[in-house]
Amino acid sequence: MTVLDELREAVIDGQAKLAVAAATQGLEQGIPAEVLLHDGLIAAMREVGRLFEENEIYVPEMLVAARAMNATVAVLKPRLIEHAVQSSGTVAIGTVQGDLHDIGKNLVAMMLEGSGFEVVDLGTDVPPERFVEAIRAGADVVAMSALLTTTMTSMQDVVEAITAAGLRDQVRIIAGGAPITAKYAARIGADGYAPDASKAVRKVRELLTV
Ligand code: B1M
Repeated sequence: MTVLDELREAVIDGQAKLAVAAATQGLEQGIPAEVLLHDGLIAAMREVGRLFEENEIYVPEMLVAARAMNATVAVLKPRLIEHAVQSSGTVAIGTVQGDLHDIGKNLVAMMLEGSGFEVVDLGTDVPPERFVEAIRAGADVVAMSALLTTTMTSMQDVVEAITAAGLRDQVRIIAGGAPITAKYAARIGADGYAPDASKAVRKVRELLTV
């Protein structure tokens, strides 16, 4: 069994200590942090999703797998981020109202921070008004994450609340998360979409330079 197999198995089983040990060993063996993240952690969460869908595991198992993933991301973090120095703008990020999934959102926040953006993390289950307040407090970009088909519709509420507050032309809006597509983001009036955390950084940079 390779270190990557051990890492995936530990996350799927919700064994945080074993997952951290496998990731540490992987780094020691020279496996890039990006590979451990994508082929280890994210692949494991995909499998967790499949097992849940097939009723082989339930919410508590998903939760412990998420904890194991979070503990391991903390170990990889120093190797994943670029360490930029000057601030390139402020991004207010949150998982939209009704949605508690925060792993993807945290990865996006971490990559943005590592690329020199000031990040205001609004957390999960964020109502539209909190995004509006963040713009009033100086955010240049609003970044919305959603993992559920039932909560992705809240993204439109955020865009509408920002427009109703008369702030739409002061801010760039980006949307992402598993059920989101570029087409959906455009339809709700967002300025951009990104499928993953690194592309989110690229998209935010691009939005702030046009
Ligand atoms: Co939930 N869950 N969950 N869950 N969960 C999914 C999303 C699901 C697909 C599982 C499944 O059925 N296969 C399914 C959604 C189905 C749907 O809507 N079509 C589901 C469900 C149904 C539920 C509940 C309703 C279950 C229940 O209670 N019966 C419930 C809802 C709770 C709520 O939010 N109100 C629920 C609860 C939970 C837990 C709390 C137990 C836990 C979350 C813990 C946590 O986040 N702290 C959980 C988990 C872990 C998952 C799965 C297994 C893994 C999600 C994850 O973290 N993936 C997930 C299955 C799956 O995804 N295959 C599932 C890893 C993460 C890195 O990927 O978040 O997609 P992701 O982020 C990616 C990209 O999407 C992107 O970048 C990241 C990669 O770089 N990205 C952005 C994300 N945000 C972005 C923002 C951007 C740009 C890119 O710009 C702003």
